[in-house]
Amino acid sequence: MSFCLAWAQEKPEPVGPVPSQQQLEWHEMEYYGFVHFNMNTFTNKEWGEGGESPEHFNPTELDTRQWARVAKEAGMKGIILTAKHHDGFALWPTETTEHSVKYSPWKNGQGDVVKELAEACAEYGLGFGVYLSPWDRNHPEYAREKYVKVFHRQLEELMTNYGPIFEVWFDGANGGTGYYGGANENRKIDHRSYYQWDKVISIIREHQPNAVIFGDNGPDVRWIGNEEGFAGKTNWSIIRKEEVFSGSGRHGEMQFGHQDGTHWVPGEADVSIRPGWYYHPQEDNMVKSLPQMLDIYYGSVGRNASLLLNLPVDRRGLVHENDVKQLMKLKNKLDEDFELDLAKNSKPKANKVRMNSSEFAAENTIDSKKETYWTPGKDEITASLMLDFGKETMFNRFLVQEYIPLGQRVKEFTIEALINGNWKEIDRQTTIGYKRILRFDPVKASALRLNILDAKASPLISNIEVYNAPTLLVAPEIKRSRTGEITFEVPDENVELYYTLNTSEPNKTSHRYSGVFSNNKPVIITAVAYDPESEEYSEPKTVNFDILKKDWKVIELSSGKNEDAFKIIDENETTSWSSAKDEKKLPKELVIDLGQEYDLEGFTYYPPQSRLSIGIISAYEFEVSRDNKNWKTVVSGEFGNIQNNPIEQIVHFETMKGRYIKFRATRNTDDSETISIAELGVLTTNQK
Ligand code: FUL
Repeated sequence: MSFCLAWAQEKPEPVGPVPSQQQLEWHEMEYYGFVHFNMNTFTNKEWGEGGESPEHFNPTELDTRQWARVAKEAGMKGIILTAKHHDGFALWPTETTEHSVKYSPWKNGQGDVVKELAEACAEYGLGFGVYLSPWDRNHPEYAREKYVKVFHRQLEELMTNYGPIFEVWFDGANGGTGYYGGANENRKIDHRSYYQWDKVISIIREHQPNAVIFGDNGPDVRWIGNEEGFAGKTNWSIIRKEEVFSGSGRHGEMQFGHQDGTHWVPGEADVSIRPGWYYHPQEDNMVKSLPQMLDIYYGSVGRNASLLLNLPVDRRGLVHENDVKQLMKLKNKLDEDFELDLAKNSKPKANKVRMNSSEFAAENTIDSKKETYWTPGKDEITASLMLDFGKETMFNRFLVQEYIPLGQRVKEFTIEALINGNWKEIDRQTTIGYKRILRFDPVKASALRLNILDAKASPLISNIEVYNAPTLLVAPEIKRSRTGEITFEVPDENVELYYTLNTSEPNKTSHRYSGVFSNNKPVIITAVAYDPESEEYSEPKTVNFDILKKDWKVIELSSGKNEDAFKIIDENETTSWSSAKDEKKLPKELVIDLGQEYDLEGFTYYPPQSRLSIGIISAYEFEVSRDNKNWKTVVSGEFGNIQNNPIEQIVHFETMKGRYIKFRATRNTDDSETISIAELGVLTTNQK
């Protein structure tokens, strides 16, 4: 008895906040899909305003089993569906509003997308989750007491009618302009109190006790603070929850978490496989490249976050072929990267083991059991573990996991390789958490050593894996200057670069890039990198350049002249212009002279890329003129979700001849009266 007691006391104690059972299960999902499919799919928007007619919702070949099959084959563990987005259209026949599939032509109002997907996920063994937007730009009672009841009721419907739910997703975008039953006004709410979050949480806990709840700061899973799909290199699963709520303006901290966090609220990195969250036909050729997706994977799953990868289902109701292709490339590449675990054939040896017990031995890190771990003595916060390969071994990936049921502990660690009898540091990092994967240039070594340099308490390391992933060839970055010089850039110097001046895939017989070349006409360039040694090609990369900006001039700025105005048209998205800091209120506008007349059919706006930027434009009017006197408004509208996803905005309009363009900002995303522009461009029909 006394022996048992002594032994029991020697077990490590939890340190700081620890995960709940449903959080632990969620951690293991690692990679799952988002589906943005709703009214916006049919209206070609990112954010609908709420006044859209249900008549628009009419997929021609909707097949949720295709979504589930694709997700499964891609290696995802679940799917979260936008059951209701900010425009308020419900994908299930809710009893709470007439703004739903029930009033659409699809299946004569008899359909239920939520049900179809829940069933498909069950069939394919995938988790099913729902996104329910608290903000509802359709509902007449939004921002008043009555809507909150509607919102709760909608949640109840989703929690009780569709089987088990693994995650409920609440977006942080809240309040603002909208249709609101025809009122067309701006309605503000207090995000912390308006929705009665306690009630929301209790509805979910009551009906779906195994679900995790996602929100900007949790309660169970937190936003990673960007929509680009990466976590910080330092990433604590704990945060000071009460400080970083939605609207606190502190999302910059979310990618890192807080070392002294008060709650276990791990990060989820969300990102779309295309620039936008919803399907836009003009983005069919903008699906992320394999190297981009791989960076996202290693930047999320590899940094102690889960990856929520969005598939914008198209108007047919299918995951588009181009998206499927990229997803499968990622799957194959990951299978290749993690094919052979070299740690399995090594001899692990630690410099310290708690009580010298086999229960805490170094071997536990390679036994494939998540419930066992290696730990040094009780109060030891530094320790080393060596994997002896017994022979020279090449590797370039290191995967490590902490035993998180007892808290996240490691604050700093290095890995070293034994090369010709000398230890050489190959990486130095901070946190580990549920999972950390390091990528580095291949090293040939007979042993590898993990050194824990600092921790909150004795580290508990449950798993280590080592791989030698095949190198991935990366297509060149293609840039064109204002004056038409075209340059290609690649990370790997030992490759040859080939290109075509159309969208056909280049090969060794195409033009070979040998340095800067000029082209002053609209042009489409497709390029590949080729490795003569392996005889392999990278994925092709296509860039579509319109007319040159050489002769463009910003000739009018409504908010005062500004020496920086050339940055608007310098073909460089990393430089930006902001309007003068004057008292003048929006709208603010500018006029550009294109130097000669063109057939114009659209324009592009690149918002400034810094997260600290102010003056990101969210609503606009665009005018065209042949003589700078007679103007015609060709298009006006909103840039939905531009704050969180500040991608290039591409707007088409009916072809119109013009030499002068006027861009007027009627609203921005903050309270400043500033407008900021990284780049403005036009789309012409002029021959390529
Ligand atoms: C954002 C929303 O506003 C977007 O439209 C999208 O749903 C994304 C996942 O979250 O904040």
